[in-house]
Amino acid sequence: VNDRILNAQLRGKIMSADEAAALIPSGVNVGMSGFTGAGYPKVVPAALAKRILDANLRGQRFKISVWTGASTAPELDGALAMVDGIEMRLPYQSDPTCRKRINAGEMEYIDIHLSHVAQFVWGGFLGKLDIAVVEVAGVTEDGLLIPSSSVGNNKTWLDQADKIILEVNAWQNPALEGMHDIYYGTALPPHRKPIPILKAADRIGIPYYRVDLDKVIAVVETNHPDRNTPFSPPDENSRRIAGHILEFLQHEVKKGRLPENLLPLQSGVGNVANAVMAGLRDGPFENLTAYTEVLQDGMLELIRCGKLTCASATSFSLSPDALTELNANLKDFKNKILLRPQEISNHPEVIRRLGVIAMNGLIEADIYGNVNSTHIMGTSIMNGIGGSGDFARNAFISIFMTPSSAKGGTISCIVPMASHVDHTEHDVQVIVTEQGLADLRGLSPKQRARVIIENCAHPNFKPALREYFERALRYSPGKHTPHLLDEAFTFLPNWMANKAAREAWRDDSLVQA
Ligand code: 0RQ
Repeated sequence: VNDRILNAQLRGKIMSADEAAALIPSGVNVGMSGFTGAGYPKVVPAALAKRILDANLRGQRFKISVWTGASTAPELDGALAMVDGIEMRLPYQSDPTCRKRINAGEMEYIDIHLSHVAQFVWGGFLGKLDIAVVEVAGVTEDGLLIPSSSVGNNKTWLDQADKIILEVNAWQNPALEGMHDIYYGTALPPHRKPIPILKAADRIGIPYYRVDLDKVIAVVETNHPDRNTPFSPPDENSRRIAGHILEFLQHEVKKGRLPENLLPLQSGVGNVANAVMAGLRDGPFENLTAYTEVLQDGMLELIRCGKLTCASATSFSLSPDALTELNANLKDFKNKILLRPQEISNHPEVIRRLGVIAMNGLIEADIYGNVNSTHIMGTSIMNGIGGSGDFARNAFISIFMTPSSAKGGTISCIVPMASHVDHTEHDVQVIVTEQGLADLRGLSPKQRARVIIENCAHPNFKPALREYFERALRYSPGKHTPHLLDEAFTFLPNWMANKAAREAWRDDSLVQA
């Protein structure tokens, strides 16, 4: 692997994962690379988990706090959560063991907007960052670091940490060099300057991370693939949701409210998001652009077929097949894709300026348009807000999408009052389910409720929602956002009383470990 580590000083610090993990003591804050299964350290976290397990067996408590870009992989979150080695986790996770521990009250979790993480650290709000563990694709002769398949918060970790452990992964494609745009112009107020991005593809930084070589305490060589999970092909519901969104976008173009090539697209990950991308591939729009957080299979396909001319993101989130395709043709994709730090990919200023069309998933939406993206039954975390808030509030059009019901049709995703709110009624402009689309722009709360119930709710739940709304109109003390507070959550106990729903809950262990 040594041709990946061209700097002599760093070559002198090469050691094994176990030796590197031995340099991480209990009680420290560790900033790790990694964003949706891409670019996370592959071996040091597992070696650390082993060390933690050994300490626990000797009756010693050993925990660290783990800060990342976003979700990682079983080798990081899974391995450390399994041995109960995480005191505090932020800012986004989707690991089943982490989730269980958080919901069982065994692990603290801070769910913050992804664009906020770096400035929280610069500002010292989260405490001192002791150690950074960052995967890179290589080191240049003069000690610049070649980023790997995600950028996330790495620039900040490298700048802020007292000590740095690097994993140099020979599996990462050497052609990644040059694809990144690392911006060093950020500052804390009152010294901030405009972020000079005027188009999605604008480059404003350099393709490398700078690092103080004296802070590097270990360099570990690896040769491990990113672990990303395959997407299931779009199901009927996803195809219908995608169809409604495409029809809406065409309508907006016809009305002259969107240009013919739309505006830069942001799309979350998952089945529905992928179906929308597949729909765009077969749809009428050309010369599309993307200013997004993760680049998923559907977007790669849009680039391949020439419909998407450029994509700015902070990470790849690809299935194994798409990853193989990307790596085989990286040279062709390279001039159309750039990866930025997440404080820039998700920057409110840039998202507002470019006029992004944001498309994200939800867990439940209420009849007034408040959206819950993160909590089950108002108390258990699913994943986290991720970048959805960064995009939703600042987008030109903010779309939220979901099947109208969950858990085999036993739970309505449209409810009287959301049991937790991530995106308020003020940030949600369009809600789409397989039933239809509710365009909430320009509507008052009562008007929104009618449109959401009629267009989006599942027919099995529509009568109950209508009835709730009509009675709320009559008996609510305030008639602006009518609610019956003693009844607003009775949908939940009803689901819980429903045997099928109860069993579905128990199965997925979201309620309690
Ligand atoms: O669980 O598969 O066990 O049945 O939640 O739901 O419908 O498969 O949708 O994968 O798009 O996830 C909001 C969680 C949606 C995701 C959320 C259950 C459902 C299923 C997943 P099962 P679906 P998705 C940029 C944008 C926040 C971060 C974000 C998310 C599981 O989109 O994490 O947007 N968003 N980032 O059954 C009980 C309900 C439910 C429910 C769904 N009402 N009650 N369970 N489920 N609705 C990307 C990044 O930030 C990285």
